[in-house]
Amino acid sequence: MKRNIKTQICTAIFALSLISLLTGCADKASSVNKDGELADKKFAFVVKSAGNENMKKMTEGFQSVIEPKGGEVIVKEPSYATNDQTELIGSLISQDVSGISIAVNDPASLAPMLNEAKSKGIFISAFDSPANPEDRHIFVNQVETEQVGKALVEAVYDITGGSGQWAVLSTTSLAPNQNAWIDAMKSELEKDRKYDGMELVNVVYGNDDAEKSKSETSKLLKEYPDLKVICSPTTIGILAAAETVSNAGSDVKVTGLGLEDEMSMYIGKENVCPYIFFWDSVALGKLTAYTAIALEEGKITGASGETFDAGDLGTFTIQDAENGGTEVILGPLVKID
Ligand code: RAM
Repeated sequence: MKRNIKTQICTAIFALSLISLLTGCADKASSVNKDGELADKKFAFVVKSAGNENMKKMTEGFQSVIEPKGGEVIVKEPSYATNDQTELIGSLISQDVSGISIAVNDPASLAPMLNEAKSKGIFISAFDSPANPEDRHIFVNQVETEQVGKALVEAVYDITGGSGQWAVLSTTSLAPNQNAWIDAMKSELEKDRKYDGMELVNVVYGNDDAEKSKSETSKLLKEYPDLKVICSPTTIGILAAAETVSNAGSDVKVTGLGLEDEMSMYIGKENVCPYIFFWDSVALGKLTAYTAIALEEGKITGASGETFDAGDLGTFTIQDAENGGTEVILGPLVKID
């Protein structure tokens, strides 16, 4: 009998592990405070991938707003930024959530499932990395896209001394936020003749995976002996690039978007990264939560011109997004040197 129970428990544990392995995702539900204004409401927070410190900070911010109000937060973390998030959305629909906030990996593949969620009355607020305009109610953008492109190109110009070879180390080739920033960088280069001496030799993809990002960096160092700068608009990429360049004893400099706490040992005038940029990730998670609540409570629909209160972050106005649809922008972009 004892043996039987043991076997059953083992089988159950095995089955659960298998499910999480197959869906490539860990599912964490928060404890619920039944007294608040959001009691009995569930809000999903779907990140790009597990193990990403930036995503962890955003999750923390999101939970810090929803949970004290009695709402339940369901966090979904795909194992990799290359994972399709469609199945996760499917399971959230069946869990009867009020809202899904998502940092999108692949907008095209997600479109049908996001629309199904919308048709069931679930509010979709993309954050950090947008869904296509027609598949979301709103995008919670960290910083105006054009501003990120401009700051990064200006940094590469400054660090290269105004001319020479540089490369981009991005995450996946489908990532909507990185692709928008790369497009913004390219259009920035067209705007001013002073950038004519800068040669963008390659855009490579480390998939927000530390090991792949390191090997892509090593390949760049080998392939382009005259390379001056690697610009990485991803926290995982920039850290991997800085580590690789530093271990190789190379003169190549690294800049881009990175977390201050992860990057501090590489930042400095004479160091691998003269300076980098970022925003407040915890605040981005909080703003995403206030946006999801405002949608759920009917205070906004996601239309341009609407305003809402985001607690200690202040009042925000929804505006038209550069690439269609609407967005609310956190800002500012901070230079870390
Ligand atoms: C990584 C992710 C995220 C992006 C930052 C800059 O953490 O790719 O989407 O916003 O980098």
